[in-house]
Amino acid sequence: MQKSNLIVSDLSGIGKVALTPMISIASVAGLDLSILPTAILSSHTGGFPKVYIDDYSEGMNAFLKQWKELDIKFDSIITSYFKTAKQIETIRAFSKSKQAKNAKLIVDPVMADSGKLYKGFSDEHVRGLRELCKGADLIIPNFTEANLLTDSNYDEEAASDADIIKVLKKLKKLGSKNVVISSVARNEEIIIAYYTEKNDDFGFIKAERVGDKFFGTGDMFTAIIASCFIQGIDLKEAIKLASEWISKCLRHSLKLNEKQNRNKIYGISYELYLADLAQKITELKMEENNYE
Ligand code: PXL
Repeated sequence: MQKSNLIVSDLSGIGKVALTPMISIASVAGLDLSILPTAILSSHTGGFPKVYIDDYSEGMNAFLKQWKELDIKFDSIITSYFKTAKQIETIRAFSKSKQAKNAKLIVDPVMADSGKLYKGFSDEHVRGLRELCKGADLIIPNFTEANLLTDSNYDEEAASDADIIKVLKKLKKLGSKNVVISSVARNEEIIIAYYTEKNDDFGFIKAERVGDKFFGTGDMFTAIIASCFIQGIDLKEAIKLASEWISKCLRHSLKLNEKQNRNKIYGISYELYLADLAQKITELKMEENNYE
C-alpha cells in the first residue's frame, strides 16, 4: 500500500524554496503527499526587500484539529522551515501522537546558512530544532546548522575532514538514527557527510562545487534524500543521486541566468530535469526491490 507522507514547511511566492521544489520533487519521486504550511511569504527571506510574511500558526493548529477529528495517520513526517519555535514544539508533539505512530520523522533543521542564522530566528529556534532532531529517524542539516545544533564553531571553508567527522559524531550523539550533513562547501568541492544506523557507517561523498550557493538547494536535497529514505533506498545511493542531479540543475541555472541576465535570487531551474529524476529514482527503487 502506498504510504502517506506529510511535508511541513513554508510557501514562498517567489524564489523557489521550501514547499515549491519539495512538492514537485517528492511527487515525481512517487510519494503520496499531504502538506502543512508553516508560513506564507511573498518571497524567501534571503535578499528580497520588503518581504510579506503571514505566520500560519493558527492555520496549522486548525489543520491538525481537523486531521485529529478525521483520525488521519501518517507514515512519515518531513519537516523543513518553521516560522516560530512554538510550531516546532507542536510538530514534535504531533510526531509522538497516535496519528504518527510508527511514522518516520525526517528533520531538515532549516535555520541558517553560510555561518548565519536566517532572518527572524533566535536561540529559541535553535533549541527547538535540537529537541526535534533528538527523536528523528534522519536529520539533514547543512554545515552551519550542524554547528549550531552541536554548539560547534568550525569554519566551513577551513574545516578538515576530521573536523567534519567530529561534528557528525556529535550529531549522532544528539539522538537521530541517521545523519546527513547536506553540504560543506570547501574550496572546489562540496562534501556530504553521512552516518547510517544500518551499518554503523560514517563516510563522505564529495561532489563538484558548482557556482555560489543558490537558495533552495538544501530544500531540493532534502526532498530527494527523504523521498529515497522513505522508500527504502540506501542513503549513500540517495546522496549520490541527489548531488549529481542537483549539480546538473545548478549548471543549467548558471547558463540560463547568464543568457537571460537573470538574478540567482529567483532560484534554481530544475523543472526540465524532473522527469529524469523520476526515472533515476524508479531505477533505484527497482534495484532495492522496493518497487510497488
Ligand atoms: O531554503 C530555506 C528557506 C526556506 N524558507 C524561507 C527561506 C529560506 C531561506 O532563506 O527564506 C522562507
